[in-house]
Amino acid sequence: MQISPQNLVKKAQEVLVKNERAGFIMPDQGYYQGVWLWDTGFIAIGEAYLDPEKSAKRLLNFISKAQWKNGFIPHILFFNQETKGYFPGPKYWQTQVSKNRPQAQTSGITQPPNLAFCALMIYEKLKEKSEKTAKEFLTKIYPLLLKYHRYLICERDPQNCGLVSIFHPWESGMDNSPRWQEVLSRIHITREQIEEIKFLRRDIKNLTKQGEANGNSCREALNSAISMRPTDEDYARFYYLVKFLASRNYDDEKIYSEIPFNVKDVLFNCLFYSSNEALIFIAQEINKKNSEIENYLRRQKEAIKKLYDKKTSLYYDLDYKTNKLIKRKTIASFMPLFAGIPKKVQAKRMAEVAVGPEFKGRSSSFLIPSTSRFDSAYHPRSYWLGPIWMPTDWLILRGFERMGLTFIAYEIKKSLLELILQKGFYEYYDSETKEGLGRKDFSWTASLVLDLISESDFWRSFR
Ligand code: 9WN
Repeated sequence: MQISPQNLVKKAQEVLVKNERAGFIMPDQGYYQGVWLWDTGFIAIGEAYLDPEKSAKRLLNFISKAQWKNGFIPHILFFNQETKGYFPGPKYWQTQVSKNRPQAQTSGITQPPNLAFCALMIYEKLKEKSEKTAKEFLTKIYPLLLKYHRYLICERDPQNCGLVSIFHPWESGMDNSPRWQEVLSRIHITREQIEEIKFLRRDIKNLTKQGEANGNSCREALNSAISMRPTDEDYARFYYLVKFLASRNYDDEKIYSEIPFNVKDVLFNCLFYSSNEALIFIAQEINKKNSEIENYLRRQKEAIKKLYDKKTSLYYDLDYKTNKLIKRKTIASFMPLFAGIPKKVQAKRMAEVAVGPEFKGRSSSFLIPSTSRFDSAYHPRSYWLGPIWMPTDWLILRGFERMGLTFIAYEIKKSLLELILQKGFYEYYDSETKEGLGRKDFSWTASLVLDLISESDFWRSFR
């Protein structure tokens, strides 16, 4: 599929319209039957260029419906009780066991907290039309975001160390990343559990048939199918953790000390850092002062700095159980750039790693695969084990830009746009052949293209 540059905006807009349902924009049409947290943030950025009022309304609507009473925002807001073809749907989360659950059907875990800096982008675009509407938006969204950030600080960092924990690989947004292999290997899975998962995931196989019936080529349909997604063994562990959370009634205090998966994820923490920066900015814009978030931001900065490994010139997650860095090189290792945390000399070293044999490799393009080509789990076509994903490469390029390394930021941007023009808006792309994989006409890919082609200086200037 080739898109002409003149048609790019129109085509991206068509994807967002196609994936609209009940006032929200879903990740795709057909498989992901709900609204995902960090997808919603990235989608809001692109939509802000097209229609900032609509984008603002959708973001507010998502948070208002999905947010739990304790401020927690779940990673999925579902449309229906049943999700045919998608596992796990609402009933598996058993959120009714929590006193905090909202009326809507949701999952019981969160996702990388990008909403505050995405809200700020909408504000910038609203301001171009009406200062009053823009301020009204901030006044409405600020208390909701503040409640969420307070939840993360209090419940996910009870020791106030400056790093919040995630309790599930899905909370990282990079589900089957090799970063989680060792921690997950501590969860022992039986044959019966694998059989149960095979049964629970049986519907996904129907997607292939459904895809063919809808006129997709067999190849495309197969790409959406089970083989490139996390395995049944991965899912057995993912589901074990879902049941673990429900068995503790989603009581964070208990979960924090008992769950086998408690990780200080570098990507999650860097996006939280940037969202805290944005929240402070938002507060100032509406004449509020927030010393609580300002204090936490300082603590965060010091804590994230300690995730740096001098030998490999990259940042890593911290395993809470062992208190050791998880030294698997992935795109998450570059996220401190987005938060503006590395020293200039460190950022330069990180740029060398990004364009070196482990990431860019021999390819003429500057795209960064999700996992280092030298990692034993690297696979160019398997989900977060190697393919190229738009949102994470977007975060890295905005990070290099923030650090003043504009040459590499420009090259990544150019490569991403070339990829989309040649292949279309896929969920992810083969890191060797650049073939589009997963679901096609994917919302966050289309949305972030709208940001890439804009001349906006926002990502360099707001912080
Ligand atoms: C589980 C929706 C989401 C993204 C995640 C991506 C994938 C879900 C899944 O899809 O995760 O949350 O079922 O695979 O890993 O980053 O938000 O696009």
